[in-house]
Amino acid sequence: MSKLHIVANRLPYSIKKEDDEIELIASVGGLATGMKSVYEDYGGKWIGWSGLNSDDLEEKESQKIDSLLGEKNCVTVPLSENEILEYYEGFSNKTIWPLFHYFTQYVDYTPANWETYKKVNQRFADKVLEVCEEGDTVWVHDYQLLLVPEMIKSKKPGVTVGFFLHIPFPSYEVFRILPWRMELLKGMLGADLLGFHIYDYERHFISSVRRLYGYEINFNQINLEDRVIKVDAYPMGIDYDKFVNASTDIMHKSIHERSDLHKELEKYFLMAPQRRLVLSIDRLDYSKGIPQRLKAFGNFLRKYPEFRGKVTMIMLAVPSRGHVEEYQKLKKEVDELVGNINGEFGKVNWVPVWYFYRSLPFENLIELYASCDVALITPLRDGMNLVAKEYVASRITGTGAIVLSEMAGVSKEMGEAITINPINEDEIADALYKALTMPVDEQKERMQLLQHRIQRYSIFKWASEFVNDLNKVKELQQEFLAK
Ligand code: GDG
Repeated sequence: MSKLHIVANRLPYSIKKEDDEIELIASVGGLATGMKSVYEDYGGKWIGWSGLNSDDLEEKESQKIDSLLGEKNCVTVPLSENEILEYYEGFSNKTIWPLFHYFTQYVDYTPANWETYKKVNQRFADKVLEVCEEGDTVWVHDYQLLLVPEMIKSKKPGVTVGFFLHIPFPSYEVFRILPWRMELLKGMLGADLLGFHIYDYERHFISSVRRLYGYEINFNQINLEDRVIKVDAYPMGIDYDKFVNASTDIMHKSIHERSDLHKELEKYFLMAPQRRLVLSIDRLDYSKGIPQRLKAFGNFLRKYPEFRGKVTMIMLAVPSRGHVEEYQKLKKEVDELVGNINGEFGKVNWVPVWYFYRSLPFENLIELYASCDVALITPLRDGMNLVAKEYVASRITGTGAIVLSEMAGVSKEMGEAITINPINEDEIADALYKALTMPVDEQKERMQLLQHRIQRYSIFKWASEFVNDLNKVKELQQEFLAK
């Protein structure tokens, strides 16, 4: 039977290394959850990086890690310190990430980073070629590995290759800025099926292919001389039931069983019954529009003074890419803005912004989703944004409202949210007012529609639909070859 293998920058396990003890910790992230259902069913391997610097590992340790991961059907791609710097922090996170999120002013064009990106992509492809046979299927993920599809296809044309991009694909006018635009597109075009979160990214990609390569394109099919490539939109979903169940469990916990955070949240509401909580959760990333959101919240408190003392914003900013200069600057800016708002509006018994700069355990995340009246999700650009879907799934009472950026891929599926332009701080302030004063019946009506939609297109549906389409493309290729 032909197999299906997954290739992603990271493996679905992280490694805990203490003295001589090495432990694997399974990732609970969305991708790991969705892919688990796919690659295990198809008896394939997951090829990726362990997250460790190979320069720091003794040979015996590397062997032990490889063998533990091997037992989980994972194949490690080792990365040295310099490769982490140039391939991962460099070309992936300082070149592609800002460019694809329209932050052209942050793009770094260091040629050495590009050289290492190519070298590391080749190493990933070589590992894939070692484990897969002609007739197998390979599903490659995300912007760190844009060259891998072609590197596989050129060596083993009988392997069916799928590629999914988790971030936006920018418009041609932005993509063309990149000196290595031709090579990146060529790399992606090694795939037989290319998936994007939404139709806009698909359209941008097709437009770049048409303008830079001049290939013939019929709707979502790119016709090459020897094969065809399909391009389509697959909006990634979540493990909906996991959030419903976790939220239900939390609701049923007795006072003694509740976490400290949960008790604090309840205390906050007890202090004054009309109090409200607004939730903000992201990785601390400039694409997420965190400073703009804070300024908009300050604006809201200025414009609607009746809410002072009654609304608190809980802001969870998860540390991310701290070695990259732009992220360090962002951290400073956010710290200052939180301080300014709390300084300007805070009272002895009321803090306007509760700020957590850390990652919280899953249980706390659910408590936040379940307790907050409004989710304020205002990225400047976001491929999808799963937080919005997780909030919807966790609202088992059926209440709650979402203020959502029109720049997030998820906004295409959430017509019932209050959509805003994330640069427009005044519009966000008014949207927040609307969300906080929305009648309960209207909240429930909107939430019910959202819940049905998000439940239907879960992470499992997303993964199986992509794999089904990959299988269809495989048949199409065979017909094409037989002609
Ligand atoms: C990329 C694209 C696209 C957050 N804080 C904590 C925590 N989280 C979890 C959330 C959610 C995930 O992290 C964040 O997912 P997003 O989709 O919002 O954002 P990115 O990390 O930027 O992901 C994005 C995604 O890929 C999938 O394709 O949607 O557009 O940028 O699942 O729950 N989890 C825990 N503690 C936290 O403090 N446990």
